Amino acid sequence: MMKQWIVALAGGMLSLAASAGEYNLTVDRVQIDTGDFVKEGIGYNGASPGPVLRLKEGEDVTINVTNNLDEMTSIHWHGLILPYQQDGVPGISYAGIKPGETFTYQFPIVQAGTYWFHSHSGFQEPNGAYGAIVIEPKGREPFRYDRDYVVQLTDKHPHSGDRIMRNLKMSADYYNRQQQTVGDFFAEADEKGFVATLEDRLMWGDMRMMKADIEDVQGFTALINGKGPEQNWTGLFEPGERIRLRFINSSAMTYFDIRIPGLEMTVVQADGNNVQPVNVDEFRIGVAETYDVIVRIKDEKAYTIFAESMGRSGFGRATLAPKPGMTAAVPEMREAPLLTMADMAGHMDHGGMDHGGMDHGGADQSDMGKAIMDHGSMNHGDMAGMDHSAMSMSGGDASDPFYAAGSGLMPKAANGGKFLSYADLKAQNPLYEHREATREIEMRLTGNMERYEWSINGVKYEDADPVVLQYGERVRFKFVNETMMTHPMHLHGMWSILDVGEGKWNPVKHVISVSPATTVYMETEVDAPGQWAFHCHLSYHAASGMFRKIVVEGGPDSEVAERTQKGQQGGES
Ligand SMILES: [Cu+2]
Repeated sequence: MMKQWIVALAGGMLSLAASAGEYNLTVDRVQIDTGDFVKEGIGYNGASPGPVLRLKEGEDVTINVTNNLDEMTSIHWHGLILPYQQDGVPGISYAGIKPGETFTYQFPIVQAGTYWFHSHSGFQEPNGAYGAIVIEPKGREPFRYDRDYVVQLTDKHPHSGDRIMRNLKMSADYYNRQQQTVGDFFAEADEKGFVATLEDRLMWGDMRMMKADIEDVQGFTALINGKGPEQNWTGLFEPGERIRLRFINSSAMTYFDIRIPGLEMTVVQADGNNVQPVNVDEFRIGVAETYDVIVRIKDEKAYTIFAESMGRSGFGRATLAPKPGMTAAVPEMREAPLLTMADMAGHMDHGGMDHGGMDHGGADQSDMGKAIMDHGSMNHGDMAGMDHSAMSMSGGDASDPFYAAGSGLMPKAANGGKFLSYADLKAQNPLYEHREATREIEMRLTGNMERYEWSINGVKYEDADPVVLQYGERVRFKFVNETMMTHPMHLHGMWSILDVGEGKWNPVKHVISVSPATTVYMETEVDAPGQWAFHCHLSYHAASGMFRKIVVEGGPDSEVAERTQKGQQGGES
């Protein structure tokens, strides 16, 4: 009797025990061949991108990382929920990994989906130090597919990260090749009239910005799974199959607009979390975001995966084909968008308008419509004499509330069909109960484009105090983009619940992209003790100051302290 009981107990314990996986990664100098140029870079296990780490939800992983470089390194597991000491940010999580040293990461896998990993040291990530993570869920997935592929994008530049940073500091428009020319001026003058064009140019000149200033760093070759457009990475399929494509944008600086001409894509996951399926013709992927889409291919022919950079300075190309070597037509890139006065509005507000007079606090913060109105209804009186035609509310076109009304960046599907908006994303299974935030923290995304300094609330990382959060609170972050660049904001260690006005169905992400002159809200359940990084994921923005350390006080070990603190909370940060 006793013996049987013990056997049963042991059996039960076995099934309860998490499986454990051990993985080894080496950090190596590698050659990166883009088809346009060959460049020395950094990779994992001898290649860039590194291997796809296929993990299982519920397992405890041990990952041994050996640094074969002659400089410090680190690996950050982007989007993974883990103890802060395992998060891989030198100076915040740990000291980093010295040359020749092996660091052993150990943490439980408590989630499923598509993620990635990359170095958090210097410019090793733009230099090639990144790879993909695919986590198989414990339970069944709410959608069907026959096979899956990682589709990992990057913007490989012939210059090293250090050199790019130096050049940007020397001249912020060093890599901007789409500056408007004198010829453009006369063409525009023909269209709009000389005075209007001149006023427009003087205005922009005065602001020391360029209409074409969408991509700081042009001149890259876009790679998909390490292959340039000519090298054409190809994923094979059998006609009739459903294929899951796990898009990961591992670029240093570049947003991509992605489409597969001839195929509708069903978006099923964003940043690793399942969303209610949305059928789209095209979607924009911010730096460091992931989107999983499912395509069903009936015909025995090839399809092009076409990824145009948002500023149209380059494109990635890959192929889905029933047989190796088959290809499909590669579209022409569309014309480069130009920023409009609407994209400048946040900057104008900051530079020329009375900030105190503006209702940024918003009495009703829970209302997304209000957030959108914040920029839509701004006082444009200060721009008297400006050409407002560029700001016309895009009449019949579907307009995306996550862009300023009239923004030059407003996405449009190439085939006139559906372009994914953040507003379409709804959680499949909410991770958290919905509740009121305990307080709001405003983060104005700021910068001096001329000096190439990027900051939060006008303060660079090196001059900033950490942002202190209390374990157990739910913080509402208000991002106000006062610059003309789009910033993909990434909080480590805790989820970012993007406010799309859907309450508990708001999607849960790890990167929140904030377009020029817009205000976007996200909420965080502060459920991870320790210290974490919070930054713009554009490599050269993060490195020049758009970065914060977050300290979470309290936690499971100090529940009493937390309860007493809770009573005293509320109000502004
Ligand atoms: Cu940024």
